[in-house]
Amino acid sequence: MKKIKYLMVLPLLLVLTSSISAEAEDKLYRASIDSDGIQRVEIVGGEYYYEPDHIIVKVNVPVEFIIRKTAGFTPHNILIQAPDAGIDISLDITKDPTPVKFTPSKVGKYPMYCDKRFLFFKNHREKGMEGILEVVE
Ligand SMILES: [Cu+2]
Repeated sequence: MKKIKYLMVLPLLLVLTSSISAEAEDKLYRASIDSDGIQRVEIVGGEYYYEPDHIIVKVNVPVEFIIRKTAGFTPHNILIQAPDAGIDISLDITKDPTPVKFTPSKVGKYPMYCDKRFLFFKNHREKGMEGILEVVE
């Protein structure tokens, strides 16, 4: 009977460990405040990822994202929609680095993602092109 219980727990353990290792693969970036008082973060979007994909910024301090995409013809965008927190980004990204300014006003974790898709295929978010903007004290 004990052995059966163990067998039931095993798949759960496997799921837990695989989600922990996925977490460890986050490309974390903690923004620092430049001498002009702005937190600048360079972001690159490609197939199908953002680099970095976990960005930590301070609340109530202006942020400037400088966003570009990798070479290639696949269109990408970036969406972070949390207007209550002063964040409302919706931008088609190009190879030219484009600045996006905002000041996050509320601590929290906000999803960022690309919702482009080709015909009826999965959208890029479903293919892994997503990340987290984390606003901290
Ligand atoms: Cu995309």
